[in-house]
Amino acid sequence: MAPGQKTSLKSDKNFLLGLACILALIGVIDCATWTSFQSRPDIRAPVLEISIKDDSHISPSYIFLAPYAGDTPGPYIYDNNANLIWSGADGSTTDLFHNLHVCPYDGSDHLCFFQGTLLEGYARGLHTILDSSYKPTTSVQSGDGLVESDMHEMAVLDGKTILITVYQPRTYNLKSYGITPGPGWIIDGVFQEIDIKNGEVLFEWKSLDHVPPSESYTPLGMNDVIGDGRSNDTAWDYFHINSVDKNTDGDYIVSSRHTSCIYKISGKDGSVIWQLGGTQPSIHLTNYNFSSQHDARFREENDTTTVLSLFDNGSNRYRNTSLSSTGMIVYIDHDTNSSTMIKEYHAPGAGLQSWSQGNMQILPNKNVVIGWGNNPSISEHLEDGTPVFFATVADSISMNYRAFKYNWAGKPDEPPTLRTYSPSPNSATTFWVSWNGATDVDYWNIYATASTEEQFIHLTKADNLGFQTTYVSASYYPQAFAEAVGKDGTSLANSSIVTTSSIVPG
Ligand SMILES: *[C@@H]1O[C@H](CO)[C@@H](O)[C@H](O)[C@H]1NC(C)=O
Ligand SMILES: *[C@@H]1O[C@H](CO)[C@@H](O)[C@H](O)[C@H]1NC(C)=O
Ligand SMILES: *[C@@H]1O[C@H](CO)[C@@H](O)[C@H](O)[C@H]1NC(C)=O
Ligand SMILES: *[C@@H]1O[C@H](CO)[C@@H](O)[C@H](O)[C@H]1NC(C)=O
Ligand SMILES: *[C@@H]1O[C@H](CO)[C@@H](O)[C@H](O)[C@H]1NC(C)=O
Ligand SMILES: *[C@@H]1O[C@H](CO)[C@@H](O)[C@H](O)[C@H]1NC(C)=O
Ligand SMILES: CC(=O)N[C@H]1CO[C@H](CO)[C@@H](O)[C@@H]1O
Repeated sequence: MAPGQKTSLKSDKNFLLGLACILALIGVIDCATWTSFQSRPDIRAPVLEISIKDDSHISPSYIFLAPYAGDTPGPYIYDNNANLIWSGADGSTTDLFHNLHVCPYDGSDHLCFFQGTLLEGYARGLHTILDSSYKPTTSVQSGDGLVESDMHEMAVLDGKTILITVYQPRTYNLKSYGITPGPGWIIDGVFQEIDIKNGEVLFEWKSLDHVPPSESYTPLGMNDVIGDGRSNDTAWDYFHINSVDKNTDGDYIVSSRHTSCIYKISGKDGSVIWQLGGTQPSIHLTNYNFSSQHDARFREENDTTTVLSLFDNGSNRYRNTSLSSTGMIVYIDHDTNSSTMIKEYHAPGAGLQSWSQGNMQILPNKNVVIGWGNNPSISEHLEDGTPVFFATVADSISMNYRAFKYNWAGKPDEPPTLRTYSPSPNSATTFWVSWNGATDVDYWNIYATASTEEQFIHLTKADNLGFQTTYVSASYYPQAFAEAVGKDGTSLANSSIVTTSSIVPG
């Protein structure tokens, strides 16, 4: 199965959780699957439940997720304690977001993600790049007159060009598959390397020019997602391109879920140099299998050897090659045309079966991060496979295309937001402050006036605690503002001056 496919409608459990969230909205109880914040009533952050956390071994970086199909889709950054750092979902769009990650653009770290609409297992939309203040720097769209970009790949190379995928329907002779009279419709799996600054397509590869439909493991009409090949809208997704990477020689690797094959593609003429897995392998697999795989990446390469990582889904529910999904590192020996799996990363416990999506990232310290796809979980492992972190989006019907960890320094352009509440003058005042996306706040100074005629006084210094910091004063303060202060004592920003309300915000 492919992204966006759900096996059943919301379960009773999810219905009850949804009800809990409505009650939470009106302040009756806490919502189990998302958290709301008085200082940012527009943000509803999915709850991330941590089940394994070995502080001495996890990397001290942030978690990047874009869950969807649940109640609160959007791009989100969390810290290792599952505190929200940034929400890019402000309720202004019904678009879905995928593949939130840190990308090196124009000499500095940026945020990259796909935003668009989900179709049958693929998507149409736009690739967006934000700077560290969360302002859009630029966006990338497919070129050469093809349909809009798909969600499956967004890889910025050398800070200048980007690899993207396109699911292009086209007519094709499918008479031998029973589509008579024609035309038959099929989806060409396309990738493009694009110059980010001017949108020029520098390289384009189309699966149908090199891989015939006969290599597909997903027969025409197998289900609605695969398509029946009879119309533009139901074109046969025979290939399902789901990752693209480029090596230093200028060649590419493409992962195709529906041919269960990884192809090395010549950067000169697009020809297939070798194929790993699938129906026509040119390389023998000695000690492993994979199918319905995702996220094939070059790790090391020379004339005799290629080292790849991939996420092996192990199945698409119709064809199984493994009882659980794994991240893998495989070694290809080009002298013997054989390939050996040298490392494997399982979900902790009994393992996890992911029937779609998923990814594998290798961190600078060699720890491995796995995103478990339709299981909205992220794990971190030592190089030897030992799990040191495991967390799952509480809204269990959510899915998450890819999950990552990165270092990140967010310096939001927008100011911190403060809300203050007191039921009546002369009673206690509650202060809630947050700064969506800020990573450098050590503590908050809260300033307030005892009456509107008086000067602001420094009321307290409050440690920054998670996304929102709360302070309660026994006294009444009609006006206040908050100052975000960094570790070295630098004043980072002030909120605007707010007037205390007798209505609970949010
Ligand atoms: C097929 O669908 C795509 C995407 O909706 C559209 O851009 C294209 O014009 C359609 N082609 C034909 C021939 O209908
Ligand atoms: C590969 O998968 C096939 C079934 O598709 C199975 O028979 C075979 O034992 C597997 N090989 C390995 C090494 O797992
Ligand atoms: C090629 O790479 C492999 C794996 O990284 C390494 O073991 C081998 O020594 C390398 N060969 C050469 C000629 O550099
Ligand atoms: C694949 O495995 C799953 C879970 O183990 C099972 O439900 C399914 O029937 C299997 N499919 C096939 C084609 O064997
Ligand atoms: C390996 O594959 C290549 C290309 O498919 C072929 O030319 C070569 O003879 C093969 N080598 C061996 C040892 O099978
Ligand atoms: C925030 O307000 C405090 C107190 O008035 C002031 O000292 C500080 O310079 C302000 N910070 C910024 C970044 O403007
Ligand atoms: C794996 C897959 O496609 N989804 C499958 C992942 O693997 C397990 C084990 O084969 C299957 O049960 C899932 O359905």
